[in-house]
Amino acid sequence: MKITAARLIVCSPDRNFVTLLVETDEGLTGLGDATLNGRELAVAAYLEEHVLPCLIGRDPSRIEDIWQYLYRGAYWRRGPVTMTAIAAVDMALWDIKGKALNTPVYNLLGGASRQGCLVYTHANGADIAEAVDSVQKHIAEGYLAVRAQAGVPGVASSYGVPKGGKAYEPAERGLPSESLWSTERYLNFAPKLFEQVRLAAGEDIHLLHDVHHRLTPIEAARLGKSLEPYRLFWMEDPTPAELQDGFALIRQHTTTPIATGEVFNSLWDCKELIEKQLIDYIRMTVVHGGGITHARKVADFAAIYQVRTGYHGATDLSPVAMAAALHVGLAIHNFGIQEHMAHTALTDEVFPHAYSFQAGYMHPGDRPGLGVEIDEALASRYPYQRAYLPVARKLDGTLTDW
Ligand code: CS2
Ligand code: MG
Repeated sequence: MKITAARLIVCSPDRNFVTLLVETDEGLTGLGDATLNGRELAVAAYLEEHVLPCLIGRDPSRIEDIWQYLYRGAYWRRGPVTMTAIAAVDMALWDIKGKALNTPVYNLLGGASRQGCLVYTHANGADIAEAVDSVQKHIAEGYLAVRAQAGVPGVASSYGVPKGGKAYEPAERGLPSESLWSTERYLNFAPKLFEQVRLAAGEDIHLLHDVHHRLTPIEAARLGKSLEPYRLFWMEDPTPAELQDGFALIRQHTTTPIATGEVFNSLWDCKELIEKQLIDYIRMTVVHGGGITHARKVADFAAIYQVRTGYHGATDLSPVAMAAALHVGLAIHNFGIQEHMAHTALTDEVFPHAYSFQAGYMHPGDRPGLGVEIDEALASRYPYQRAYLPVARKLDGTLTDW
């Protein structure tokens, strides 16, 4: 089999997505997600100008060789743009391989290790009462794990809280908006939120919380300690992770489990975190971390240290990436949990897919390959629109981590 064409479909059905379509001389096609929120066209140009011309004529079954060709062969390694581009190609090749062998991708990764992937969804509210209602609503929908975020009193536009009753979607069309942040107010507020949420959710529901990289290690240690009575499944991104050693300080003080890695793009971003057992869940996902091929290697490395996966699954990951994450999650032994922030009905219509949710778990479905298609005619009605994630400032105007 030979690759005969490879092209991008850039569309915005409620939000931007960059999708790679690889075609072969045997009529089989593969899809890959190449969406990097707020920097979409950088990946599109990297693929279009530098990667896709090198794919034509190659044998799509040689996934590992093509991965190494794009990683080592570029000389310039790692980084979100490069690794998202490689991921898109890698996903499309696994999709083709599954179709060629008439089997779902999870079967190529060793077969199912479980009946379904436990998922968590997002609950949020402008205040504690609204957040508690939202948690209860998601439990009623069948979720067994829920992430809770609420507006912090005295902090306008807190992370994770939607504006004007809409579903939470951080990327906004136009130029970046600015939000405010106060660590002091947040640290005083978070235990009050989880006291109420745990009370309402009962003992058995898994509760999660995203700190979104906003604390120093010692502040994160205080947060983890103050949340211990509410038995979180994890606190996510407690501190920016460039300084991997910083997590040792958090670990000395708290037993609240830690998840990090949604902004990572290779094993080298989390090698120490995993080796030194400084985290419990690795969130680097298939689309930003070099595809299924690299995700599998990272998961196997993490397994040695009893670190489990908890892949990023926000709406900026397209249904193609969601499917890829579910295939990996179903197959590996050290799967932990998968984030599921449901796409809009329009996004789902543009990307018809085989994966499904039932009673707290998701399954990638049994269609050959990844089990996702794209309706190109519908996608073409929603052209790309520039959008950005917000930036954050402290109350005195200092720029901080959003
Ligand atoms: C988040 C995301 O889902 C998460 O855990 O941290 O909302 C994140 O902010 C976006 O995916 C950024 O693109
Ligand atoms: Mg997060």
